[in-house]
Amino acid sequence: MAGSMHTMFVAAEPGPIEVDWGSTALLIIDMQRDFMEPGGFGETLGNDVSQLARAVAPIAAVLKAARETGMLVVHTREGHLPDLSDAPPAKVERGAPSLRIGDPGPMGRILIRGEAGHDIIPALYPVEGEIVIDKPGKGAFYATSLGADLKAREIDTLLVCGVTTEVCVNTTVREANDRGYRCIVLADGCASYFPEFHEMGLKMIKAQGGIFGWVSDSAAILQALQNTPETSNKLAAGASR
Ligand code: C5J
Repeated sequence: MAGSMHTMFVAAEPGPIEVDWGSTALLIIDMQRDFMEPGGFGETLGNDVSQLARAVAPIAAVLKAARETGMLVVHTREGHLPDLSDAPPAKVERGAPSLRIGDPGPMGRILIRGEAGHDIIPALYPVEGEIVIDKPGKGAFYATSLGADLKAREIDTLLVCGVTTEVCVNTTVREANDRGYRCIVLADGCASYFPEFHEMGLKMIKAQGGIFGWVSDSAAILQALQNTPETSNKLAAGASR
């Protein structure tokens, strides 16, 4: 496979990984206003939502390159049906948040599909042709069409980014790993309300020879795309537009 038009080694930990861009998708986890902005689900749980902003620019850079090269892009959104029929009471009733899932908040009902807070932030908004997966859980494979969507497109490698590192990113990577996908997590394209959980969440993925996957970053992905003959032409064409 080495040296073909579509493949390139990506610098990563615990070691470089050879990627065939034709069977790779960019998976962006839960970059929703409910997690990123004041007044949403994340803040009702007592979190400092400004901690997540650092992931936006690296994701935007990789998303732009993915669009220019024609890579499959998948966005996920955590949230529930308006009647809460897909929200386990154990999730809704947990803890002592300032507002519970389904309560009215400044961006609409907290973590409810169709509300303003549930939507993806404008900087990373999906465009036509990209897949948007609505998920009731932390993992993107649980109770969704993601597995079937990836299988139909013969995807075997996922570039994973989004929020939060130790919750929905980690859960999804573990689900994907068990299903046979190779996950490359973008360290600077993920964030947590707790910087120490971000660090440990990444360490857990790449430890033990990459027990759940690989950890790389946006610069390494962009460089590998640039160095792949097939994709570099498309990137150059995108840059000159
Ligand atoms: C959380 C998520 N943190 N998207 N969800 O509840 O990580």
